Amino acid sequence: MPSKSAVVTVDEIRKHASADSLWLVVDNKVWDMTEFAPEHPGGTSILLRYAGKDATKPYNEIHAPSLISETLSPSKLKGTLDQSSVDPEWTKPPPEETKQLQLGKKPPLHTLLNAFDFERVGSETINPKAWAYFSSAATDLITLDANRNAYNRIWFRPRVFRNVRKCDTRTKILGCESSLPLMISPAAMAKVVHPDGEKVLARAAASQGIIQAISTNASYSVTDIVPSAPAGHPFVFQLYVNKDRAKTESLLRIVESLGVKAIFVTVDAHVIGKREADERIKADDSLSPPMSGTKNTDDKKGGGLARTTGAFIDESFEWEDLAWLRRVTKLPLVVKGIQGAADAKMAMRWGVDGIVVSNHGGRSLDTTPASVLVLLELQKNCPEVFDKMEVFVDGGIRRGTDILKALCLGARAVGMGRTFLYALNYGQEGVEHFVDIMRDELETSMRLLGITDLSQCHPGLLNTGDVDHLIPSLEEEHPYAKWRPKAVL
Ligand code: 173
Repeated sequence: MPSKSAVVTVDEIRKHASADSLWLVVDNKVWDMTEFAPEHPGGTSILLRYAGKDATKPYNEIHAPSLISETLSPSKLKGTLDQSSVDPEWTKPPPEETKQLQLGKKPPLHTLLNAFDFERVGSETINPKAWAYFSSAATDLITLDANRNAYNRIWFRPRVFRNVRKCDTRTKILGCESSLPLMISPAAMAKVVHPDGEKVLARAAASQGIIQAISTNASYSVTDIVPSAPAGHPFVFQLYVNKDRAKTESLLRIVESLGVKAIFVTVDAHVIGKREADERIKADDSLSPPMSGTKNTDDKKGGGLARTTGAFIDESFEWEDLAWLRRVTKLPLVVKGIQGAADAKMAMRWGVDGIVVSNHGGRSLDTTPASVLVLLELQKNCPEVFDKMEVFVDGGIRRGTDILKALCLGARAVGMGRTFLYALNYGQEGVEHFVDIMRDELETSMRLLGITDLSQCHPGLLNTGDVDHLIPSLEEEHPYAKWRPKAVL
């Protein structure tokens, strides 16, 4: 064994290039860092990168020369580098850490602390076509960004000196218990992120006590997804109405027979938005859409997954068709995709059970308003809708503070879509970890705001002054509008 007076050869040093035995050379001294590595304030991975090598340059860029000998006990000094043993191969710096993580090489789950971390890892490790499909949004991404940014322009008005030892995040969504005011928004094709796709989301939702909205375009059939969770766990079903209405009717029979609790009929993506990042990448065979009855055509417009698979959606579906939908299902109906007060009032008049204020995550019509601003529009123009229907909101939510703001503006619960897909990249454990993060962020925010129960949320806990001037006052229909409802309600 080399001792501190020993001269240590490169061949010996090379043998200690792992976490089990980790030696580094700094200023010609050979140090055993094995025990110290887990405590290194800059992390273990940088030490591992230089394990068995000369780390003088990166060490000196950051640390004072004396630090190492002050920090490590003298017993960790293995000796002095034998200069005569140095070979060109050994002096080569370790390969540059590539910006792009290798596909499939994900950092440990516990190192991910927030929704943005899941997004970043997703961007580096999810199959590029799948990433393009999920992350993309319509044209110039104005609404995508606005959804997010609007939350940052709304401020809290915290109350202090309150007993916030206990905090309860539970709520009821359409009569179903939910441990959080957070739903998994419906998304197509989850299988392109994880082989078990929506089935994994279902298991995680059940173990976390939250509700998953299953998409008409899910990669697995609803008959496979629902039984993935323990019997009785509530689900809702997102419906795209088929041009062939008989197909929708039989689908609804199946959905009802599975005990699904509500139908979220989507009205903002009957025509698929122009999502250029998705169009630019051609789907390879491994990613041909998993939904039955669809085929992946790369036409001259590009390879956008939803556009090439969404041709079945009925663009002629209109308000009056809600009467048909009411006839063919007795389940509670929620209209998903409301983008203004006038349509929120229409939905209320049609007597639906709820609405989702949504612009499809910025994926449909670009430059539609940020969804949280639409909540504000509803508060200003038709606050009665919050009493008559359950109002949900999605788009741009990344933080517990965002959830809390949406709830203060009257939302019963929020939906998150993309981040759940990015969490699915880590399987069930990833999704559960992500829900834990959101729960923790929400609880912390509630307590710091001075509330302990979601029923204590109200608009007075917010200052919306930065955005109030953006909110329109609406008459029912603009006098110039040619469209009039066929049926007067
Ligand atoms: O947002 C979407 O991608 C979407 O809703 C959709 C629509 C049709 C087919 C697949 C996905």
